[in-house]
Amino acid sequence: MSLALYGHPFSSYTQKVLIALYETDTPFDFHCLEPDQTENMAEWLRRWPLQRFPLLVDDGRTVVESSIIIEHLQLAHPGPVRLLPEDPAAALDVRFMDRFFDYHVMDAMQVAVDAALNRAPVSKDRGLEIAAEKLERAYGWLEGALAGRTWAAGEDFTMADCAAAPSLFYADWTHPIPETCPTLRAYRARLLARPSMVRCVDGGRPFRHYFPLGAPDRD
Ligand SMILES: N[C@@H](CCC(=O)N[C@@H](CS)C(=O)NCC(=O)O)C(=O)O
Repeated sequence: MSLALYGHPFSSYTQKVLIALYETDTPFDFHCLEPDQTENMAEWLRRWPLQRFPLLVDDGRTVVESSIIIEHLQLAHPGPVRLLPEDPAAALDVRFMDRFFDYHVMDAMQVAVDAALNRAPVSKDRGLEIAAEKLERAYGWLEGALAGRTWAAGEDFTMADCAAAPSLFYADWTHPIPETCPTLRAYRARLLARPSMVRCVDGGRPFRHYFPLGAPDRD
């Protein structure tokens, strides 16, 4: 088996896949997409001209989209730890929560990041305002949905938690989870204490100056 992951240690979607690889103890080579790593950059762009990462190469085959990569790992390299339950209805719940974190947390946070990077047709302040509105709605819904659960979809750590960890990590930097959401705050703290996420946070630490809104002095 030869697995190569192209991505960046500070990238939320790269971290989502890294968490899955660490949780399942799957060996892989990491190819960092820093601009000065020209070979890695060229190979990534050759394989995926849409210019998004992470990208997995499995024995020569290109796999993209973080959720698809995690699903692929489960199918092609199953191990004792499952990130998608065997039961189809339970797996659907996991996929729904995974979509929720990507669309309603990661995308919401990205509005502010894109505005700060001048990649959106709104000012930095307006970007932050829009992100805050969207995140407030997402936080409020999650506060109810997570009640009584240890992890996003129940008692087992799944693909949904792989998505939740980096999205809530950066979303809270963008618009802090309010004290009126104690369940969500506790869930984020649980995610940040998980060894797979600790490795990701530490891996991204040297790149915190990349965060265009200014990384807070915590976490
Ligand atoms: N839906 C994609 C999103 C991937 C994505 O947006 N990745 C970011 C890094 S976290 C990226 O490629 N950014 C490059 C850019 O925006 O130019 C996935 O789940 O993999």
